[in-house]
Amino acid sequence: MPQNKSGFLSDSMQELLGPGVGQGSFERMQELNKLMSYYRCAMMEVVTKFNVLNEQFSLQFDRNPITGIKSRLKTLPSILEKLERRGYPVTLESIEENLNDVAGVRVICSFREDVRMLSEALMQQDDIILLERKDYIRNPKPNGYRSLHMIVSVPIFLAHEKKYMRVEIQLRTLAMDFWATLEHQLRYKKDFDFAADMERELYTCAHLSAELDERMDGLRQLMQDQNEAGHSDEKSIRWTDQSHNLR
Ligand code: 0O2
Repeated sequence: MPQNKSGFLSDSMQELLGPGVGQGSFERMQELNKLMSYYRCAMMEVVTKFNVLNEQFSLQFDRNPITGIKSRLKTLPSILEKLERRGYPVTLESIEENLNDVAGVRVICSFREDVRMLSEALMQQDDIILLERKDYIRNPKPNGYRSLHMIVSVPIFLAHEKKYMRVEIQLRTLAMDFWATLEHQLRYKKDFDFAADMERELYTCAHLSAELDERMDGLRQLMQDQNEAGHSDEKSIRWTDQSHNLR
């Protein structure tokens, strides 16, 4: 629970739970725990959906399109900080109404083609509602950041009700993740200012990672083509053999 250094609840936490430690704030605390557990369930639903897709695609293509899935729930201090920064009311209703990224799932793919394939396959599922899509792969951010972001609404099935919860999904390749992870580490280093030449260097690295993705995609395509040609050779060999037997 966010507390200031003297051990008291922070102002925003008091706003959310009400002052003091009375019955009212205890009930709101329980409501908050319930809300966070709904987000956790929604996150698990999305992770399961991607695991199922990975299983299916790995049978189909004989390789795993997903190399890793990470999920996280936003911490309470960071939820409160975002509500305040954006000028939203600090209430439980406001969290659900105004924040899209309380539950986040990041899917790391082998190739760019896998990002496209997985996002399309997910969107074909009839229980998922797409609320927002930002394609930073087609249109990278000015600093070079690339990823496909989607905000979806996913149903969770509780004992007596079905409830839709929002989840932020980020799909990216290994190369995009490598860049984003290191950029995040460097950017959030305390007491350090990013000089313009360092921004440029990071942008160059982003460009290199995009080129790496492109070349790896080329290799993947080449192998797929050869594989398919191999299969059609096999078919024609079988056909020749059979026709030979017929004669
Ligand atoms: P964390 O801890 O990763 O969640 P919003 O989502 O409403 O806050 P915005 O700007 O519309 O605001 O979101 P956007 O552009 O979809 O990006 C949100 C998340 O994408 C960030 O979450 C990062 O995870 C990631 N991201 C976006 N831009 C960058 C970037 O330049 N570098 C890196 N490394 N990651 C980026 P949070 O909330 O920052 O943090």
